[in-house]
Amino acid sequence: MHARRWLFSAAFAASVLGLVSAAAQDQGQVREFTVTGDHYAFSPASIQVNRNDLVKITFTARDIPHSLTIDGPYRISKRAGAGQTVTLEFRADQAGEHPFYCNLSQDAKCKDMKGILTVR
Ligand SMILES: [Cu+2]
Repeated sequence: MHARRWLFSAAFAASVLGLVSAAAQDQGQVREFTVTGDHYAFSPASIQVNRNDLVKITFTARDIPHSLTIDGPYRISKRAGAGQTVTLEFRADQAGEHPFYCNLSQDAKCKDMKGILTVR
């Protein structure tokens, strides 16, 4: 009787541990990036993460105001004034290559600002 109860507990503990580690893998990792917008370019212009990572981007516009904008499926956009820093935070739950750009129209050359977020 005791042996059977012990076996049951051991099996239960093992299945809970299995669930916990599966959940931890599924949640991904926290990935932090520092991106600058300067002279109509992003640096770095490519960011690579794994699906389900929690992405934190600290974005600074050096010379003039810029935005860091990612369209669907993420639909996230933050504008930084000249010399200012903003942060973007999102779960990278959609795989693929997602372009990011500056959506400000004040300066025509801002449309040359392009980057790629790759989610594997
Ligand atoms: Cu810009």
